[in-house]
Amino acid sequence: SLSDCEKEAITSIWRNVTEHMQSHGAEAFERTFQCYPQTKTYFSHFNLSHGSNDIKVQGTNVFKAIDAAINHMDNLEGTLSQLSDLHAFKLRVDPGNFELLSLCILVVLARHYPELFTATAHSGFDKLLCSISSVLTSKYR
Ligand code: ZNH
Repeated sequence: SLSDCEKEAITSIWRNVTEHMQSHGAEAFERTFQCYPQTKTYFSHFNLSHGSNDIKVQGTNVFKAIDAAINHMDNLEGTLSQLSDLHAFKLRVDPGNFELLSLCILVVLARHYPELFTATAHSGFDKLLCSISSVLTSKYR
């Protein structure tokens, strides 16, 4: 689980991210689609061209969910319970894709906050995104 130092490093980066949820979220998805084109199959109904509104909305939604998770780090299951149902029963996203998106989110954070993205921040976000992913895929069967 997260150490106090990791929690602090996460919140000091996230304070800045909250002002850029749409652009950072869209960048994370654009990187995911470009690096791992197989992830595009879940978004066949989307306009996936650079800067599309669909990608901005999706990026914002995902970053808002991460924001909620960061504000309730001690109760991820409860906080993400509805989203967990959605991903498990309706979207049925293969769990491997969560790792790919998480990697791209780490790249976005490292790129925009190079000074704040210490090894402690890196390990903190890695653990956090891993926990979020495991909650979102916990109801699969
Ligand atoms: Zn997801 C959706 C979150 C991952 C796919 N998502 C979604 C939403 C949210 C989310 C919030 C919205 C919902 C509503 O509307 O209600 N996700 C999330 C998170 C994560 C994720 C937090 C991690 C971290 N997803 C993911 C992945 C994938 C996905 C990895 C694949 C690849 N999602 C998805 C889809 C959708 C979603 C497909 C739907 C879209 C539309 O709109 O249609």
